[in-house]
Amino acid sequence: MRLTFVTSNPGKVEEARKYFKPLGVEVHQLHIEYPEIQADTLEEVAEYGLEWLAERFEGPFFLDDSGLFIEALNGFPGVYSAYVYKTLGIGGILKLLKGEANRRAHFRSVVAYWDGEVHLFTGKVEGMITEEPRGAGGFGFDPVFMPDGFDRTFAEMTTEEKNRISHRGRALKAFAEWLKENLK
Ligand code: ITT
Repeated sequence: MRLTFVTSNPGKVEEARKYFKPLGVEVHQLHIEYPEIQADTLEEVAEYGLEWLAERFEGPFFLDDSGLFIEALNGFPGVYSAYVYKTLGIGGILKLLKGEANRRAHFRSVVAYWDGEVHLFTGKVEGMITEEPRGAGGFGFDPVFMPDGFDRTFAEMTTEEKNRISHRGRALKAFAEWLKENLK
């Protein structure tokens, strides 16, 4: 089986490929930038993007909308994570948290699949924002995110390790289970 992943982010593609390979599913990247609306939830952003794409491209395909939610910043950057990563970057986030004792944060991912209808799959991982960036793997905010139960950041893990516990890995697991049930 072959799945089309609509994304501009090669890090996401790498994770999806590694996740699906042992299941015998090939992941093909369709690099299209779709509009990301300002909304309160990742689900709304994902669903709007999926419907926008469905009007223009032949399905099935899926996309992933993710965000980093920092407790001390009332959930910021959340749905604005892509914009904040491009503008403030990791350094800007660390600056906002300077002197802050509460470093709790979580990542959420919404995987949205279009096969004529919208199907949403979600995943979440709790953790904390480190004082300094660590590690060279992964992408985005990975060097400053340390999942609960580990003393390494996502950027210090292999893709397989990250996939086992990450927001995206969990959303992809729910997606894979759904595919198994529904594509018999
Ligand atoms: P798309 O084309 O798939 O939309 P994107 O990078 O713009 O790619 P998002 O809209 O989902 O992706 O933005 C989420 C931002 O949060 C993105 O810029 C990343 O820097 C960051 N992010 C998402 N998932 C992450 C992960 O697993 N680890 C670290 N940072 C992540």
